[in-house]
Amino acid sequence: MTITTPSGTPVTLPPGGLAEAVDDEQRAGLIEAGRLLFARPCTFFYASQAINQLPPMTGPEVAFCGRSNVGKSSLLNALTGQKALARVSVTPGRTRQLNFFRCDEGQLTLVDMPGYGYAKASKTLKEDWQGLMFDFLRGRPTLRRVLLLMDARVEIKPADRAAIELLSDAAVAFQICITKVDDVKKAQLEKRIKELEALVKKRTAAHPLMLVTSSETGQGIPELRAELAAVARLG
Ligand SMILES: Nc1nc2c(ncn2[C@@H]2O[C@H](COP(=O)(O)OP(=O)(O)OP(=O)(O)O)[C@@H](O)[C@H]2O)c(=O)[nH]1
Ligand SMILES: [Mg+2]
Repeated sequence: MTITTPSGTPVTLPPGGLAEAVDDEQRAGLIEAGRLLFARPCTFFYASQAINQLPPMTGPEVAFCGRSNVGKSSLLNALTGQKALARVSVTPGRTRQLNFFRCDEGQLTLVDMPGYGYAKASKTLKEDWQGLMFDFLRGRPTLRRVLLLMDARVEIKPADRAAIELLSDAAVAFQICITKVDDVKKAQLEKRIKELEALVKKRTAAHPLMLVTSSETGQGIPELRAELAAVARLG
């Protein structure tokens, strides 16, 4: 697949995304593909509260997964440039269903998931949404990648380690995406990146490129769009 970069150069895009870009031209091409994908409309089309009520599988899907309050819904809004596409929480535990968003007429479907590890939720509720989330992660053939979000400000929790275990055991391709980097000092961010790298180093299901983002400042959003464009192109 080729694309013309903003500087007018035609480039062939590496199927594996930014981790496979061999030069600045390929990188610019991927970033441009990401920009174009999210310049087109992205709309909510389905909410699912049970694993037997999922929408039909029509194309590649990417799920946003992570602890309650990590910033999943905010990241979805930042990506699409729509402030209120996904509901952002004032209190944790806001997203209680699987919310499906169709981007660029179905080139890509994004799935906003309930968070895990929310201590205050009642046990039954927790089992309901978290069961739904894990069942979806394990058994959805069109799910091409899971973005596993990690809050830059918060230590890695046992629930995060459990999520990595689960994705690895189920052989679901996942990519770590650090969130809220606007709110940490550089040294703390570097420490967090090192810890996460060590945690996924031996996991074959883990994507080699870690994303570093802020929905507040837009840092890392073009790169995330580029990665998602690469997923969409593979179909
Ligand atoms: N500083 C900062 N705050 C953020 C960022 N992204 C999200 N937040 C805040 O974090 C809180 C939770 O954000 P959400 O996007 O609702 O998080 P979520 O992961 O969808 O939460 P649940 O649906 O409850 O699991 C909100 O108060 C956001 O304003 C960011 O990039 N920087
Ligand atoms: Mg949410």
